[in-house]
Amino acid sequence: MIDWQQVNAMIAASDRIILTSHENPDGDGLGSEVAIYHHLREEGKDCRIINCSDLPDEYDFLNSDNIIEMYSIDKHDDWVKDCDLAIIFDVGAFNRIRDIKNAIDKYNIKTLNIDHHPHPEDHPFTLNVVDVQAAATGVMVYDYLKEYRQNPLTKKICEGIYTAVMTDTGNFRHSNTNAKCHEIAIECLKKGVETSKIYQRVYETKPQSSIRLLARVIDNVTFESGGELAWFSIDQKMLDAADATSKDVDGFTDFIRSIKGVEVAVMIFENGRDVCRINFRSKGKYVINDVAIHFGGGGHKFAAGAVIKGNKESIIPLVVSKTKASLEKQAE
Ligand SMILES: [Mn+2]
Repeated sequence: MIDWQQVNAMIAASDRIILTSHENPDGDGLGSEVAIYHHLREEGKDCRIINCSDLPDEYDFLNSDNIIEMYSIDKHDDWVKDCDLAIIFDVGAFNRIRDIKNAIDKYNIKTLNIDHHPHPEDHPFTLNVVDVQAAATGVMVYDYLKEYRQNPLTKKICEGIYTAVMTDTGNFRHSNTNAKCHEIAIECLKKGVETSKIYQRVYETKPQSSIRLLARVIDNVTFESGGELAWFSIDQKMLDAADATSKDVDGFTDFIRSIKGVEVAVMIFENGRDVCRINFRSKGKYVINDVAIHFGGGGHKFAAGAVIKGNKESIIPLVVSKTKASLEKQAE
């Protein structure tokens, strides 16, 4: 159980607060920011949501009030320099807020990390609040608001929280889904959140380029370890052939994991010159973040990732053999 008292004291003592999340933000980071934003504004705080990446199209429903901004020194430093506090959501690793970390360091802004990714003890945050049991950072935001917010949750706050929980549980399908996720969903429904609309906005707006790319991926899946491991790779040539971009690969690893008999899916994505992004997804029989950590990455037990230097020809054998070895060891 998290003691939210310290968090509340830190927020109460701050007047100007920047809210941020990791690069290429997802529904959890964005929904958490939006929920806290509406709460803090009601409390009279001078707060802004400023991220280091642009808002993905599928989340623009969270931005009907134009509250989500993308960081630029020219546009923001005048305001940022007098911030008392930066609240960082769902970050995984501090450097994933990119340039905003430089601003935080430069202006000596206190940091409050709210996250469900594991963070080592020697973390750099002023206050580190981590609950690895939480299905989403949005669940932690919910816990805080339930304990310290005077008024009932508003529809806008609930839209943020619902988006966070829905996306981090893969729409209440993944193994992290628990009773609490559904209890939160009930409360959000009662507050008027249009859950089917949010589902459609997030999951049923795939560009055609993404589907063209997926067709090529499906053609090239390799099954190993008796079919329990399925891996695939993507490179620039495949992107070009599908007229796709790196954003179009979102969700591919989850999709390949959905194949019967597959326990672990791995994507090796040669994203630029000599850099591969690796995604690991497990159905729950095998832990896969140890492999991600081995390659300098991290994440949750059943959903993890890493970025490795090298081209895909050199990376594939390393990643595949390490994953196979890990599966074998766990099967013993
Ligand atoms: Mn998350």
